[in-house]
Amino acid sequence: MIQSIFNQFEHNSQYTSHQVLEAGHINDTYLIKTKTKPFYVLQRINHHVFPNVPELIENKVNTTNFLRKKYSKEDGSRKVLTFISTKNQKYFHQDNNGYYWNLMIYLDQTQSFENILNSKIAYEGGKLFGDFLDKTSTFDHTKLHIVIPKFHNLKHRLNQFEDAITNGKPTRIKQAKPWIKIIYSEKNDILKLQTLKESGAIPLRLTHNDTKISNVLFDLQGNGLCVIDLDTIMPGIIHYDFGDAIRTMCNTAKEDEKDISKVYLNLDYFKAFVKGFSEKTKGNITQTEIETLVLGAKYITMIQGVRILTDYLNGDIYYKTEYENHNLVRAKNQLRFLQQLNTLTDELNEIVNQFYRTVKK
Ligand code: GN1
Ligand code: MG
Repeated sequence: MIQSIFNQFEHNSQYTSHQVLEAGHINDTYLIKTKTKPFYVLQRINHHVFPNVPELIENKVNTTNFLRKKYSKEDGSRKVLTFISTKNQKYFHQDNNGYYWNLMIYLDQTQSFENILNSKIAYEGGKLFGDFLDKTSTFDHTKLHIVIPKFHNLKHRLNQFEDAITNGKPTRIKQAKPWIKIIYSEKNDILKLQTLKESGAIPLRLTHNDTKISNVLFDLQGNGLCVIDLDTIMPGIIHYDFGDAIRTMCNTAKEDEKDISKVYLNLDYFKAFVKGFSEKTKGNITQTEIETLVLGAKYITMIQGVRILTDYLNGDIYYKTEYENHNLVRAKNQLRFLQQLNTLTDELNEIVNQFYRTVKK
């Protein structure tokens, strides 16, 4: 089946084999091996999560075409994803079961991480996500489709959370009580970012919206190469991308580490990330944005905790899970990281201010 789907796309390659790539909690992803390189990445998009897949793919193709023009031809093929069209000149194939597929060129000689290994990787990650935002800052975000309405809207996510507390699984609600409490006690401070956004004090721009560490490809020397997983590109605020990167790059533990006492915010990684991010975004960021970046990290960490815990209470209907309490483990991890952000707020703000002061000179 995979082979015949692969052959719906316009390429001259001969399929030899495929393997499942463990990539993400939503879609199904396969590496397609061919007789001669390139290899490809074939992806089945989850249309329960993404209601309009053709629009999602249009966002990805338009963004990558826009980005590629900012590079030389050679760099453009390694630093930006390349989507392949079907023989019908569309960028997606819909199979007989109604599933949507898209195909990209596989970037070889690359590596990705679930956890940061050293500050150099954090610095490279900061530069890469900063550069992505900088290079797309002139993209007209009003031309983007909203692939998941209210995706990073905390008020909306809290409403869904409250529904789950009312209608979810009673044993799970009981089990999650301490974590539900943390969400209630922290939410008002964090909602201030949404109020600022809604007042127009923070500009909208093209954002990636899923800037977790595993969505960066590094070359074999550890240099940041390419931002991947472009499914959630939509208009947003810089905080979303800064925040999700900090949430995953500065956490000393994996997103689903069971022992939450291992969850710490590594300040060296934070500094290194902000250094790289500020170098690339300095020309394109307002004072209000700088002053609220740390709040952005809390906002995204909170929203992830809320979404994951909501799914846990609802019986694991959204995220792929591998064992009974997987979502609870993930949610605890997020809320513990939020506590770390709270404890270190002053230091983190000082670091952000310092780097932007330095780069602004
Ligand atoms: C989901 O599927 P994946 O891993 O790329 C989720 C993100 C979360 C992430 C948490 C569409 O992304 O919002 O940050 O899991 N994507 C969607 O790891 O909900
Ligand atoms: Mg994703």
